[in-house]
Amino acid sequence: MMELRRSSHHRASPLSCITDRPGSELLTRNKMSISSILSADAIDSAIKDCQAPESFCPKKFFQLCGLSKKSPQDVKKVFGILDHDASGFIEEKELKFFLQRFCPGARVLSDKETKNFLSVADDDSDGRIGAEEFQAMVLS
Ligand SMILES: [Ca+2]
Ligand SMILES: [Ca+2]
Repeated sequence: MMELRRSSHHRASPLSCITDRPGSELLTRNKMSISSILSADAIDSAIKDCQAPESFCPKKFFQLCGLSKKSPQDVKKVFGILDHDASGFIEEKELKFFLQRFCPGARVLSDKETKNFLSVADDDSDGRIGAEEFQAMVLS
């Protein structure tokens, strides 16, 4: 009768594999989605416009999707969605998946497009886009 169960050490919840993932907290916190700010039609036409490889133009995209007409608060919300790891900046790795934040089926940006995007927005040349830089680019 040595069947001593070490129940006190059995604390691992069945959900630990999910909650361990960095960013899962972010997903619950960021319930806001881009489609609640911009119309589906506008997103659609913006994505369609840059479907061809190397045709992405940030300014045109923000105009077509309607973001350039939104309030600074809405633009900030979109920034928060694009800053997927909540670092306070949109880094190159996040920029690459920029279109997919608007539409999961969209393509990724090429390195060239990502670099161009960055050079348009990155006023202080630190290699990433801050909230103010984003706002300035979108609303300019
Ligand atoms: Ca980030
Ligand atoms: Ca910057």
